[in-house]
Amino acid sequence: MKTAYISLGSNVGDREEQIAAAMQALGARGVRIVRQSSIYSTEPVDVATQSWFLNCVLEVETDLMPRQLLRTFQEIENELGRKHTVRRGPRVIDLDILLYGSSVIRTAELEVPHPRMSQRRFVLVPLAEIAPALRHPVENKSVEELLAETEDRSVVHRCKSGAVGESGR
Ligand code: PH2
Ligand code: MG
Ligand code: MG
Repeated sequence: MKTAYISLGSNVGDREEQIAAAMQALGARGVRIVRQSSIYSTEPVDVATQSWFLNCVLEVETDLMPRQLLRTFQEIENELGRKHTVRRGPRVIDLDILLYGSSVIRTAELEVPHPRMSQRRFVLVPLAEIAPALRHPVENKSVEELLAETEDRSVVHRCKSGAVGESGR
């Protein structure tokens, strides 16, 4: 069993429902959810002219190897109706591996730790909620330190349970 941290995001359709459906699908495929952050309403980064996201982070345990985990994520994304159109643009659901144990993987198809996680408050804020002392195996800093040092200034609001408005706009 390995511990991994994964990021979920959605900015099209019923975002909360799709995140819930993705979590169910993970459980059904041998990815056990150990901890789950709150859901956050987040300002879009990279492609700024798209709707706000809901994002959260999960700590999971799994026997799947990183590439199998990636395949599983792609299956779930397809099942939930994701269409690959604009790179880093709008999506029904996006599942990304942030960290997989302390593994460092740099291949064309998969990069772990996620190459942009330290520049994304929508990842670091929920990750700091569930694992502040977790260390990044390449940067050798804790999540808390990465969050304190990131240059990203995008807005990330914790949603009250169930209430998923976009009060930051
Ligand atoms: N995902 C992206 C690009 N931009 N912005 C936010 N707020 N949340 C995301 O999940 C996100 C994004 C590409 O994966
Ligand atoms: Mg992503
Ligand atoms: Mg992705």
